[in-house]
Amino acid sequence: MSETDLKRECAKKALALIPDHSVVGLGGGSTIRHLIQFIKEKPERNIQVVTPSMQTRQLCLANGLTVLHTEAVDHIDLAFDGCDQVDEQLNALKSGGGIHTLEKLIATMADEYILLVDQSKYAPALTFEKPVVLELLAEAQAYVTHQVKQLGGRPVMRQSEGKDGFTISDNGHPLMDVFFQKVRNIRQLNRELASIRGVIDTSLFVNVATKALIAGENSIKWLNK
Ligand code: ABF
Repeated sequence: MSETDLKRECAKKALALIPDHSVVGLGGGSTIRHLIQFIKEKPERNIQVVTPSMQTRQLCLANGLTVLHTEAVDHIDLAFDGCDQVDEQLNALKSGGGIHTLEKLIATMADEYILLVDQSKYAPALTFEKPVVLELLAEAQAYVTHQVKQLGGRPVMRQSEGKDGFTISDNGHPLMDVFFQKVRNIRQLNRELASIRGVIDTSLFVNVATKALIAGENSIKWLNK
């Protein structure tokens, strides 16, 4: 099966887990886009959405789904999201849209936060080929840069293609991609990064995901805590 087919299979399995008349959290990425299409095909199930992603919000609205305002939601039964890599401890690295701060809020509100991935995203331990993304206060840029280097990271402020100036997150803060050669202790690294004054949140999801659905060539398997 192609990567797209695997993601569709994951999304189909996720749909089956969503109770009728429920509020579901949806993150970002292509697998979530498949899930939105499947939810659209079942309007009678009255599934409402809350999402950290402007792109997901727009796609849901364009497909006639009801999207609730996050600020009015204090609990979610089930939330789904994509990621760039997940390991056997359910640590996940998410580096795409820089919306990890709100993704973690949605995940915290949810009883279950389930990552939907194809087999290429699973590794026994995170390999950090992609950067850890930090959302930070603009005023803290130089300070955070210095502190990140002390931790062995290579910080690169995210620039917008073709535009001058830095990429700004949906929350209006700059984003910093931090590349690491080798990480011995993921929990400790995340704690150290998150505790740097001026860092709003990191795109390392440690102790956040409760399950992962991994679509392989011939089967879909669960990864549980
Ligand atoms: C998003 O999901 C980002 O964290 C990540 O880049 C993206 C990857 O998901 P997919 O493989 O489904 O496109 O939440």
